[in-house]
Amino acid sequence: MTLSPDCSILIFGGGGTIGSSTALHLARKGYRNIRVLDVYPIPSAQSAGNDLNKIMGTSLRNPVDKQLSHEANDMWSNDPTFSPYFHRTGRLDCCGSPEGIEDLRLTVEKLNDAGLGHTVEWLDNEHEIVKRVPQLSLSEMPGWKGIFFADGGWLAAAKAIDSVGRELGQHGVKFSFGESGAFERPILSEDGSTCLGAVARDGTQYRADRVVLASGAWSPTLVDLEEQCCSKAWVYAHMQLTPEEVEEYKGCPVVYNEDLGFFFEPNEYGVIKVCDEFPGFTRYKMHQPFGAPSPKPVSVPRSHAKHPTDTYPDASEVTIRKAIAAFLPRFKDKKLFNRSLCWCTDTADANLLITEHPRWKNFVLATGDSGHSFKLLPVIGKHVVELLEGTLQEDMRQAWRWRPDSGDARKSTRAARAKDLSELPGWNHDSEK
Ligand code: FSA
Repeated sequence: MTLSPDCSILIFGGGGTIGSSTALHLARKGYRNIRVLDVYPIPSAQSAGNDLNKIMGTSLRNPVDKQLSHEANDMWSNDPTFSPYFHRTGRLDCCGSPEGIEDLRLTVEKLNDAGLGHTVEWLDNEHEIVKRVPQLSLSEMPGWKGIFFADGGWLAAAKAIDSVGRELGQHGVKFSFGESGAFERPILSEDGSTCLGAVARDGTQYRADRVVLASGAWSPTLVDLEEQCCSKAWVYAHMQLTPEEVEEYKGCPVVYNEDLGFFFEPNEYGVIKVCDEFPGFTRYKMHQPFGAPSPKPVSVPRSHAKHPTDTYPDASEVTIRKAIAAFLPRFKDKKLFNRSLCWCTDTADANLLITEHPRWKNFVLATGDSGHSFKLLPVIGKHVVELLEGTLQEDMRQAWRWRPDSGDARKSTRAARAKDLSELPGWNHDSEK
């Protein structure tokens, strides 16, 4: 059946990045029977996008990423639902290790090949870096090199999803939050070949023409994705600046170092977020997602929204402190708070998984963010809608196809396989498993 504006469409994970964007593009195209479902209201408190800030930048990894970056950049700049949330502070990528410097050079090469070389500035030593970003400290960056992206910056992530939620309300989109918005299983036709709707955790049955599962890191726990997605946690902590310190750091570019991590300028309350960089943490359990014949090891996220006293592993305190010592040495003794895990889901090749389920017609997956998708908030839903309408361009269809044999999602394209939280003490602050 082709899609018409009256078709009913359920979007699970609709309070997060890919789900809310899908609802937005459907609503903007005139679809009138859309229901957004999530465990928490928009912006869902357990979405990776429910965050102070995310990095804004261009990905040139392949033609699809390049096109998406270009489209997203246009909407972050010009669409009133998004533009207030793009903070163009610029972004500095910098590094001191030989491998990191090599990666910076490759980035410049790619930019040159794409005709974008003129948009960045190569910084050949720590003096040039500090001239660009005076908040950094010369003595902590011996031999570092950098690239300055004047067009980059950061996105006020939760606020941007909230803005999408407000627009969805104006379009008359229906919402189900809480247990009645939590995905339990699809309703399948008698022969099991077609999805006719979904059942929520509280037993509510929703009949629908299409079901979209955009549940981010929770997706592989809900339906069997045959190891295509491996959910992993990354970590962050906050620190509080005084008003005088805020004055000095206001407008500071996002500073990213692939060995150490990154930080953002203070928000309106003087809070700086700091992250380390590492291959993520899994949380393997025996678990049986819908469609799997029996329980199997699945990395199951643990929601910070549901477990607000959880922090992060002791090992993360060491690496976050290390990032602070390099980027913000004067704050190395500042108290940290809001230490948290933030869950994303990696595919083996770091491409999204946006495709109809091969066994259940009309059941569509929109997941596999691979830790780099928040910047696509304004635009990714447009392409999910194209998939629903059967007009998705061929290179996207190929990149985002169902591909269980495409490699090891636990390793993905990262420096190493993710460690498991079971080996890492310090993060779990209550007894509930
Ligand atoms: O520009 C970017 O896509 C940064 S993504 C930020 C991050 O924390 C990664 O550093 C991490 O490795 C993971 O992908 C989650 O997102």
